[in-house]
Amino acid sequence: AAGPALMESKSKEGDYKSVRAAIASKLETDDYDDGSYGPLLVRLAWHLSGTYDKESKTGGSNGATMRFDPESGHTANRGLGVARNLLEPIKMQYPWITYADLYTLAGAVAIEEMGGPKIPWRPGREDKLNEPNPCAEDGRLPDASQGAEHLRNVFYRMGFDDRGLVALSGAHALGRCHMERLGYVNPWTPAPTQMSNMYFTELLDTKWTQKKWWGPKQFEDPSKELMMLPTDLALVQDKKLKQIVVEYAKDQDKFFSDFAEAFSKLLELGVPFKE
Ligand code: CCH
Repeated sequence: AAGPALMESKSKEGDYKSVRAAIASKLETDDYDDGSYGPLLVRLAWHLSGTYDKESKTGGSNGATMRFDPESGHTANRGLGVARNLLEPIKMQYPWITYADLYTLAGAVAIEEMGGPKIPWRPGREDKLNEPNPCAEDGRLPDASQGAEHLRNVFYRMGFDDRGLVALSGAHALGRCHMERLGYVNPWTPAPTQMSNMYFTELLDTKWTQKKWWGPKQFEDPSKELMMLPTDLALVQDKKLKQIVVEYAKDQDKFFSDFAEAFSKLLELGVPFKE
């Protein structure tokens, strides 16, 4: 028979505080990258949500369609199986939470736990079944080899403006690129498990040169330890976007409040909340 400890661990439906604590307890690790799964969980929440198209009202976090083929196998989503597997025991422990709510909440909790702003988050996402296949077509997430026009096309399609585009891009303060996933290497900042405005200060203050190698076009700093993607440098090559980069580089509080608003909105795109 189940002992008292197991009985106690059964949570009440709607107890999101316990789910938050369970997510937070998974972040620190010796097994992944820079000692935290946080950046990977932020990327999971972003890729779950960033497929949204405001015209057709398709894509987005509702449905958690990334669990299914073909979306699970889309090139842009390489490596995110690790994040979904990490969260699976939490889904087992709290079966009343939907995958779509769990994956988005994990991104919000990760930002908060890594020293970022409080991310307004509410439940209400449903999980779709795989019949008929609910996934949006491949190619909706941004392509790192492109420039400002492509970024605007993608972020405007979701319903963001230039400020939302630049604010969200600041998440690249976190985490790193993995050669075995998309061919790129290295982190953007020297503190990849700490949310900060350092992505913007690095963009402006560092001399970025094209890396000479056989891999895809990327840029490196003089130490060769940090990197920028072509899409990252597009933010300082475009005059209007650069103004916003400068603003966030000077004012981390302003970045944090704009990021919290934009990330919260991202996680809610296309979600049919019952008022
Ligand atoms: Fe990103 N991102 N991202 N990104 N991203 C990658 C990793 C992270 C682009 C490309 C890449 C956002 C926007 C963009 C994170 C959050 C956000 C990687 C490396 C590429 C390539 C993947 C790998 O190798 O593991 C492009 C292009 C765009 C254009 O807009 C936005 C927006 C967000 C969140 C709000 C995070 C976090 C990571 C690190 C993941 C990790 O495992 O460390």
